[in-house]
Amino acid sequence: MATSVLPPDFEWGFATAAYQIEGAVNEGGRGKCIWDTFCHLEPSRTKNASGDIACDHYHKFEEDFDLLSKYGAGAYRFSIAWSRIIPLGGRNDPINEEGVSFYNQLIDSLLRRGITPWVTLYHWDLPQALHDRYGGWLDVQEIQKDFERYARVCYEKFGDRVKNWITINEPWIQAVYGYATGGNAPGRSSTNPQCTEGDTAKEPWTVGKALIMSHARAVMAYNQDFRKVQQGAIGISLNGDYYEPWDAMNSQDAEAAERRMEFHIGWFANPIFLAQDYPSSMRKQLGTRLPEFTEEDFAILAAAECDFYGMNYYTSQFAKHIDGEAPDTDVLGNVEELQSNKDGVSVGPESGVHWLRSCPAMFRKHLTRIHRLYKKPIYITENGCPCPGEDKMTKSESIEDPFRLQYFKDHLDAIGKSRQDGAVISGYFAWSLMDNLEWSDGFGPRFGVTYTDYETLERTPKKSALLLQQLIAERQKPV
Ligand code: LGS
Repeated sequence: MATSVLPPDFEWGFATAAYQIEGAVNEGGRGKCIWDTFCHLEPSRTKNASGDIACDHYHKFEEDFDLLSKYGAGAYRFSIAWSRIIPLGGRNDPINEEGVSFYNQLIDSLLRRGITPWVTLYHWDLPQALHDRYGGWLDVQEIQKDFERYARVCYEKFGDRVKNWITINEPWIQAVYGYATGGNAPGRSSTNPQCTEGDTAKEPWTVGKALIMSHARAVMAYNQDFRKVQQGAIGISLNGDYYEPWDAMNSQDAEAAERRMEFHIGWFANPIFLAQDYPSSMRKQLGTRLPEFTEEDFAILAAAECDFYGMNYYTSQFAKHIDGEAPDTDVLGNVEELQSNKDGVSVGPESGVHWLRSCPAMFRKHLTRIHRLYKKPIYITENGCPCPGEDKMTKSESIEDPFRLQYFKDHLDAIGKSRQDGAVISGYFAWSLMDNLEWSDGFGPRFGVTYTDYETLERTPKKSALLLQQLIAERQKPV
């Protein structure tokens, strides 16, 4: 029987996140989030940029959804700003109906266009009030109760129409960039000279547990009280990044590559998808700095079975073993990361940001590994890149984006091959619908399939936006 590399019901579309596009930070009763504070405290840390206006999506969402229709998208992934729904964040704090009504409008507008909403509950914008009240993600017990209540409010208000939920986006980045390197909000670190607060040896691991348990509480609530009536699906989006040994013949490097992925992915995926403890390599290196799961925690993890594995994938690297004991501030598993291997072979061509090289062959291996370990249907919830030099281009140069188009093609081919290897991959979201605030990198890197003019806020489709539909359709034809 002739088969296609992608199934006919393959879900595909574009992704965004609230703080990166919405703007209107002081409108509609929204409370402050940790990124508002981070961007304004020391503006040079975000290249003098902030989400105050961003793409002004708050006022322009109809126009943005016209683009989605024009691009033929079947689905759209966006995040809800917690502090628009509950400005002070906590379980006893009031709900802001204006915020609820804003997201109702988004959801209804998508559905009118036949576009399926995929909603992320948390994309790094913690209500500032919770950070001030008890340290936010640093208080494992308090935050999970507040996150559960916020999730419940979202299911109650939107779950009649939203059938696809992502609890948390990339907990690794929240824990490590927020509390180890200090490069993201709330900017805590004891190794970064720009930070005056933080304990890199401990905080990322505490925050990691808080994120895992908050996710689990939100899924358990869905499973127990909403699933039957709402009949939706729920999962989490974890960081991608695959590692191969720097020296393929060296068993220590092979172990380093595996360990690096355990510190990056297994840290979250083992408790979340297997209801198991952290990988043993983490316990070995971190000892008592890595918090334990109690019996009660394991019961919650077991009751929090999710439906899919959300994978954000951008790039891969080589891992080189480091001799000797890791310093207390190490978060990578005592591994050196390199973009070329021992023989000088690069992981792939460089995009518009130094850390991102296109390496679809390693993506294929990554998909196959994740399928083998966690056995859930995989949705690629982010994948994309800026083109080389795009940050310096004019609009007319930027909208010709052959590098991005090739990147999409190659990564869709890798998905097809990994499906043939046996992995179940059910959807793909390109990052991002439009150029937007790239967090601490400001407005420099342009990941969008739509060019955003930050002066006029005019949007202009890039070529890859218009061709993605075709790329998917070609792979859905029986061969
Ligand atoms: O815009 C973000 C994209 C772009 O690149 C999105 O909000 C995130 O969910 C996601 O993290 N995104 C992303 N990730 C790659 C992070 C790798 C950083 C490596 C830096 C090495 C120096």
